[in-house]
Amino acid sequence: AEDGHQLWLRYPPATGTPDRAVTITAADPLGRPQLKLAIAELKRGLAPQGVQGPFRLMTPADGSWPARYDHLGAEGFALSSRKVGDRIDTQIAAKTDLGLLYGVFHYLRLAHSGADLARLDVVSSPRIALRVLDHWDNLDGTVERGYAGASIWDWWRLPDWRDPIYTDYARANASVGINGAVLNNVNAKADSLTAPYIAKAAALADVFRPWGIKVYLSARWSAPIELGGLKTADPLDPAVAAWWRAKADEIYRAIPDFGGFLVKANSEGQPGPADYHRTHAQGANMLAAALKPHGGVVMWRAFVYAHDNPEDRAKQAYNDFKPLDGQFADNVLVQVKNGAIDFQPREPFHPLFGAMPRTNLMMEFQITKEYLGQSTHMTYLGPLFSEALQADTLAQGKGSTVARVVDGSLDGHRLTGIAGVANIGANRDWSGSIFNQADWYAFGRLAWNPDLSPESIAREWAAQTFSPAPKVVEAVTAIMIPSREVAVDYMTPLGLAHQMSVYGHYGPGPWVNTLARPEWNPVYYNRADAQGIGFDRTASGSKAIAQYSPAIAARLARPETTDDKDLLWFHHLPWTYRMKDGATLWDDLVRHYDRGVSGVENMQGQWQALKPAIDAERFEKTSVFLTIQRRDAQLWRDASIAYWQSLNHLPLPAGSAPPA
Ligand code: GCW
Repeated sequence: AEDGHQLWLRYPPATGTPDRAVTITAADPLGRPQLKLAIAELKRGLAPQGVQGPFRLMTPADGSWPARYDHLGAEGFALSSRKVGDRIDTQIAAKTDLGLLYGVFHYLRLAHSGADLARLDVVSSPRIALRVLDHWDNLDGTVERGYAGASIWDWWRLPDWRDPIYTDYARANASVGINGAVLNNVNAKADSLTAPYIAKAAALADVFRPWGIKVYLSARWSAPIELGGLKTADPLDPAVAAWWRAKADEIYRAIPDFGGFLVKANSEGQPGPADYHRTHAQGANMLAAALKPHGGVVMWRAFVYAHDNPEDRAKQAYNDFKPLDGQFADNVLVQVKNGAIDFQPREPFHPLFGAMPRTNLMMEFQITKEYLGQSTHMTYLGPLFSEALQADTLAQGKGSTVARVVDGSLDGHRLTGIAGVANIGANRDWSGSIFNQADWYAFGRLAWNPDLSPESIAREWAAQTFSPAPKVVEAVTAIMIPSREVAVDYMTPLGLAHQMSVYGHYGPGPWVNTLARPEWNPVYYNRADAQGIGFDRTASGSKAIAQYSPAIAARLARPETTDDKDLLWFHHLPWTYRMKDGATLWDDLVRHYDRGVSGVENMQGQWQALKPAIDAERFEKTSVFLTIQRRDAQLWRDASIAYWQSLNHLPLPAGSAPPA
């Protein structure tokens, strides 16, 4: 079938040579389920390639292990090949069978994106230990901020019925190195910790295990009250700690390799240790102690801001967490969103990165595009993820990138992690659109190696998803790469943020000021009036810039030394402010909106040119979605400009397109 359900693992139809021509040798595949999967996958993916020759899979147990591979970690692999006459000898070596499976997937990635298979020499190990998808899936089958249909977890028929989609899911994740899944929403219901749901989670864990994927659960802080009948959830109360210990023991009896808990506490109305005047560290450590004997971890989210705190929302997580540096147990990771507000089309990197050297800090990205056009807009997230990872915190001088905080190398941490809020649902195409699949793919690849370029990831995804023909790959990549910047232009240019309609975060709403909590209203962020626009976070405003290292703060103190892309995030400026090129801020802002609209028009034209190369179903779906995106981009532009004009009464700059 030409539909999207096969994701990037399409393995086009066989072209002739039967897979019999390949001899796969590996010692003792019996009793090694991961090795069996690796061999099956290799056969499945090789047949269409018509590759011939011996193929050797080896681990140290198989003898003749080369010492030069001793440094490979538990998940790494070495892939090599050479030409012997007209035959190709290929070898994948790994310390474990999981490493072999990852090596096989990498080989197939190369094979299906047009690489020269006769001269391979790849040694690769993941830079980050925990590479996790966070599902915001509710137990009733809905998905918070999900745009790809219902949850794929069929809680009703679990644990008995293990739908084959669970295997497809695990295989797709393994193919890009994802090794963990948090099954339920961080806005958690205590029910997920009851015996029936533990049994359901255990069934999923059984399906995932051979693919190297561990199961985690979001834990509701008040579960000891709701399920245990206790009067309190105070982390320092011995009965509370005992309840969690017993709960952890119960889970590990069902799921011996259970990963641990993800917790959203004291955030957006969720209960937490602060309800008992305890710190996040006290809360996290109590849970960590319950998991510790079993080898589990706590992923404790830093996404906190309080309704009764008048402080700039962008500052609150840092204010709460920075003083706790060094107080978290060694099996706790503090999970920090890439930016300080909330998964905006663009945010400066979160100031906690680099500020908590004695804490395991993990990254949280949002793969589901809550604020980036959801399922219909094409806004490839590779560049967004990469921009955040490559941002330099300057915490220990130049080169102290967020990636090096997250991979542990900057501060010497072993327990490292990265999470992506999944964009997966029961839709035929898994992710709500064909191109949203690329965001899932890119997350996995960057979790394995945060220094990969988003261009190269787009290229390998396009080759596997559509065709390895260079023309197709180049054309698809050319549409994807600028697409995120195009969305920034028509939605929130020049550092604006959170201008989405408050009802669903899809369309524009810069004028909205009706929600009870001020920090949920777009006007809170744009601060626009007759004179100017932007959020002053310098010394004359909220002083948020002081949360960055001094060299960065010095740069952000003045608009002239602030990147245009972050300008209105940090500064409130008059509409007549002169930009670096001499244009006024107003004229420049309008030009960005215009550029956003024409950017989508370009994407439409480029996609139409691909028609002969793409199957009808995927071509048509993407065409229609681009039409929707074009219409929405215009709406974003017109509505935003009209609102700003209602305040500043300025004319459109010469050449700006009037509303269609
Ligand atoms: O992005 C916002 C969303 C909420 C979400 C919250 C969070 C799960 O609008 O839907 O809740 O952040 O990350 O906790």
